[in-house]
Amino acid sequence: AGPATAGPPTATGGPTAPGDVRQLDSVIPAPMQTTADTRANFRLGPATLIRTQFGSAEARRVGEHLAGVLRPATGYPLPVVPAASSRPFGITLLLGGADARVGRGGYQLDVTRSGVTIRATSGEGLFNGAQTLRQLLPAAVESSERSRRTWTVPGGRIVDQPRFGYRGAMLDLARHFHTPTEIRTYIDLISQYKVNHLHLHLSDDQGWRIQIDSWPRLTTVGGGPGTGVDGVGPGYLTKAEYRALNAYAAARYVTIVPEIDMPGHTNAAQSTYAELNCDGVAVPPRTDIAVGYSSLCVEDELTYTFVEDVIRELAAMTPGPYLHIGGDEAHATTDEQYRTFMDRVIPMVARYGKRAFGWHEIAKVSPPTSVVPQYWGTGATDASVAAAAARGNKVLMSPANRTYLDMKYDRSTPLGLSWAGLIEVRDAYDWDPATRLPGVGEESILGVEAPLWSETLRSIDDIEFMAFPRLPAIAELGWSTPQTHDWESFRQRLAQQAPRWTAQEVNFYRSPQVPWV
Ligand code: TNX
Repeated sequence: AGPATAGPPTATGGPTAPGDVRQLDSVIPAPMQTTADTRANFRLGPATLIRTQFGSAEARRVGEHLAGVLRPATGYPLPVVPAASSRPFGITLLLGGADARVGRGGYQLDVTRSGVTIRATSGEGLFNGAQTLRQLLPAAVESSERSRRTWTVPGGRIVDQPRFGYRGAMLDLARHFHTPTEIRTYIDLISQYKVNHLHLHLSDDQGWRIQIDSWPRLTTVGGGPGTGVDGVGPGYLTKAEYRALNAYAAARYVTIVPEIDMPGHTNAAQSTYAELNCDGVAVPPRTDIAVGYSSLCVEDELTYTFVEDVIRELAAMTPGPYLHIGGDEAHATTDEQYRTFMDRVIPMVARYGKRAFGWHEIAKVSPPTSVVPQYWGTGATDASVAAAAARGNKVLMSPANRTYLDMKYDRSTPLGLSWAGLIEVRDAYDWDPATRLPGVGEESILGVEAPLWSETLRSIDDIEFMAFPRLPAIAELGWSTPQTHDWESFRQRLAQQAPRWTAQEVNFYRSPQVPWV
């Protein structure tokens, strides 16, 4: 798809038409409060400055990031300079002075004829405001090619605040490896929608994808040639690559959540190291997509040496506060073995300074309240997750029949699986995380995450096709207040994203449920 720098005017005013002005409330995720003032539009020009909070390196970094987004298409120099006064001219990013409702991740954005001012209490809030500003400019601003046209921001005020602190996406590097370049592209795409966590599924039966120095063959063999589904998804992240990805993500206010799945989903490790098997014999490598057959040897001390080595090295290279230990589909392990294993491993995560996440089966061991069960079920109720919430655990919501981006949209979708059902855009959007599970209400929810499993996905084009447009739906559930929740409004706003994705060369699914422009 080529970049869209101009296009025919349409009935709605034509988001790519020359001179078009976007609507202040046509943003995803929906802002908490918008007050339009159509006499107060601001026009970017060749002399526009990006002025950032005097003395704040963080505000300056957000300003540089915004300039990097706006320069290619506008062709304007957009120098980033310290804001010596709060006189509104150009684009100004300020720490402080925002409406009290913005909290930590939120922002206030004011557009008058002389400029745009974003105010927040943190760099994260400024970054989120900058993402809104991007969407308020014509779609062509997302193109890497310059277009000569007017760049107008609609006048008025937005006061915005996130509903949940954790908005997540997950990529499965194990079934097919995805390269650092692909992961960076995904970080760019998700962060536009204020998704602030990227969970990386780094190990599974078909492959091991993160360098661990104390067990070096995990990557060279477990992630080496012939690994991945059908043997065509080899590869792994070196420690240096992983660290660089964390830094890239952090610059976009995205926290990486690394996952090592255990005690099940461990065939790659157990086919690489014979001593990780109870009988001391290495299992054969597997490249099929069956689940639930593998398990680390729960009764063997060496298992805990291995797990501690992995957790120690992974924690040391991870700046974020979380470490995910999997725990799903441990069907080759008895309930008692599962408990024995988790009772040993959960405290290890804390010992290396991290907060443990686990798939929701972990709730069955009544883990400490710091542990976050990630709900991936499809049922109407879950007694052990509700009991964990009652004890004080926060829950991450990823119900598979709503949030799994690897489910097909409809029967004709060429990629994906369908075990949790078909998920059209409306299915992904039209539910409420706080009423999904009895006993797991608003105050028990850490946030919402959209996992993307890679059994059928190889390229970034495949990833984009499954994520767009459902990822923005999940992003809105995580960010926007339930008062703004409205399918009709959402599908109209989603339609307006299409020319942006075209300009960014994103491969997206043209759902028949959306009135694409
Ligand atoms: C279930 S969801 C799994 C994964 C598969 C996925 C495919 C979960 C915690 N486990 O092992 O990749 O389904 O949709």
